Amino acid sequence: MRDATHALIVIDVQNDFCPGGALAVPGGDQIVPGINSLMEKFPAVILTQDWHPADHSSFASQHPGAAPMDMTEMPYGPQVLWPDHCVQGTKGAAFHDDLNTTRADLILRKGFRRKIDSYSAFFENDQTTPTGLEGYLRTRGIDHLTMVGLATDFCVNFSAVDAAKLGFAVEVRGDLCRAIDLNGSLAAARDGMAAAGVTVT
Ligand code: VGL
Ligand code: ZN
Repeated sequence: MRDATHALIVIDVQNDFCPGGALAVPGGDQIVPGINSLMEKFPAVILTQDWHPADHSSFASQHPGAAPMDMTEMPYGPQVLWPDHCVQGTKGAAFHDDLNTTRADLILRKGFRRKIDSYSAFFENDQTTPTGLEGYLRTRGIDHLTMVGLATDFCVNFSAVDAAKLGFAVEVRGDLCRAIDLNGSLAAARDGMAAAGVTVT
């Protein structure tokens, strides 16, 4: 067991990101048993859950003429347009059936504001609206984070880089993540995490 300054952050292990889901990440379900085992080594376990309203602005369906994986400009910058996914209250937004959710101390939902996407568990995509996770961790005295989950190049990447910028020591377990890999996004994410001081193992 790690000491009380360590937390495991499990990012978005939800049905829509697993094979058969609306935004399936190849092999997304393969990481579930390893994540469940790793939970036993951490005194704190936090799960994040992508949780969008049905008319979320990151959905291509909300932009006439757009197709999933197109890019658009939002007031806060460039944004990938996704297939409809992780709609609040749907089976797709639920955690993978085999994920040990019982062990979670906190389930943090993100992406619930229609006009802003939120890849990171710390800040929405405007990079200023906080989710509150930083305060939760700091008030528990946690300053070491291990991150696993989906997808390596989006929500894991943004969460890990933000955490490192906030001063947390961050390790990403690459073997317990899977990537979307859109136009070189995985290589860019690996470079960005390394540059931010994240340890990717
Ligand atoms: C994610 C795209 C859109 C993720 C969430 O969990 O990586 N990616 N929403
Ligand atoms: Zn999303």
